[in-house]
Amino acid sequence: MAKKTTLKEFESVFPKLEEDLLAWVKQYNLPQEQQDWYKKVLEINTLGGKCNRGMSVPDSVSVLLNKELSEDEYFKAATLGWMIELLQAFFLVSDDIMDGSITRRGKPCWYRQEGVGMVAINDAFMLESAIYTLLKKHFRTHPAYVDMIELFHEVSLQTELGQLCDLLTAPEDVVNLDNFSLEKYTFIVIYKTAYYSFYLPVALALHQLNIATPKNLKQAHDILIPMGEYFQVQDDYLDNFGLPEHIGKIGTDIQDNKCSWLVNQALKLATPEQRKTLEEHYGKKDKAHEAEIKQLYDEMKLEKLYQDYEEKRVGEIRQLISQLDESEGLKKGVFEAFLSKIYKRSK
Ligand code: DMA
Ligand code: MG
Ligand code: MG
Ligand code: MG
Repeated sequence: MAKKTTLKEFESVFPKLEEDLLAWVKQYNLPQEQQDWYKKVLEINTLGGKCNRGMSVPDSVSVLLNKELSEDEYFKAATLGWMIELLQAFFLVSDDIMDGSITRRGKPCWYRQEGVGMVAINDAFMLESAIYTLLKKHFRTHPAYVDMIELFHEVSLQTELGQLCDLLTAPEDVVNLDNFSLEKYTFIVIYKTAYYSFYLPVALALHQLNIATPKNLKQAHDILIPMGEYFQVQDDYLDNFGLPEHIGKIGTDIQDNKCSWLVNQALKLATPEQRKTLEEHYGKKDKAHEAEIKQLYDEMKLEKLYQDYEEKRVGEIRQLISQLDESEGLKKGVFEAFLSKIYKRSK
C-alpha cells in the first residue's frame, strides 16, 4: 500500500541537501560571510511553506509503486521534491519583487528583510542554480538525468513566459480593462503556475521510476494542466477573499492591476454602472480605490460564483482522472491524491 509522506518526514531530508549545497560552494573558496548568507537564503526562502509541490514527488512515487518507499527511494523522491521547492523559492523571491508584495509565509518578503533589498535578485539566481547542483550530485548516473535537466529547463521557461504575460498584462501606469480576457487569463495561469506546480512533480516521479513514456507524460499533462489552472483560480480568489493571517500573504492583485480570475468574472457580468466602478478604481495603488473594488466584488457575489466554479471544475477533473489508461504504469491514485490536497483549500 502507498503511504502519504508527512511534512516532518519531508523536511527531515532538507539538512542533508543543504549540507551538499554548502559543501559545493565551499570548493570555490567562497568567504565565510557569503557562505553564511547562502545558508540563510536557502533556509529562509525554501523552508516554511506547505511543500505541497515537493511532497507530491514521494507521494506519487509511492502510489506508482503501490508500497511504502525504502529509505533510498524516499530520499531520491524527496530530493527531487526539494528541487521543486527550490524552483518555487526562486520564482517567489522574484515574483514578490515584481508584484511589490509585502509578506510571504507570514513574514516580510525576502527583498524587504533587513540588509537584503535588491541582493535578492542574485539570491533568486542562486536558488535556481541549487537545483542543478543537487541534480548533478544525486542523479548524475540516473538513466533519466538528461531528461530531468531538460524538464527543469523547459518548465522554468514556461513559467517565465507566464510571468511575462502576467506582468505585461498589468502595467503600473495604464489601466485598460480591454486588455483582459479569459483567453489571456488561461494562458497566464497555465504557464505561470500549472507546469511547475502540477506537471513537474508527477513528471519527475515518472522519470525517477523510468516510466516517463510519451503516453504517460501526455496523459499526466492533460489532467495536471487543468488541475493547475483550477489551483491558480483558487490563488486569485484567496488574494481577495482569503485572510492574510491565514494565507500568510497580503493580496496585491487589485492594486497591481492584475488580470485575475475575479476581475475577469466581474467584467463578464458587470452592468454599465459596475463597469464604470471598475474603470475608476481598478489598478490604482491606493487602499481607498481597492476598497471600492472589494465592495463591488461582494455586491456581485463573486464568492458564490467561485464556489460554483470550484464544484464544476473539480467534477470535470474527476471525470478526466476516471478515463486514465493505466497500461503503461501510470495510476489514477496519483491524481486523486494531488486533487485531494487542493480541493476547497483555504490557504
Ligand atoms: C504566482 O503568481 C506565480 C509564480 C510563478 C510565483 P502570483 O503572483 O499570483 O503568486 P502569489 O499570489 O503567491 O504572489
Ligand atoms: Mg505575486
Ligand atoms: Mg505574480
Ligand atoms: Mg496570487
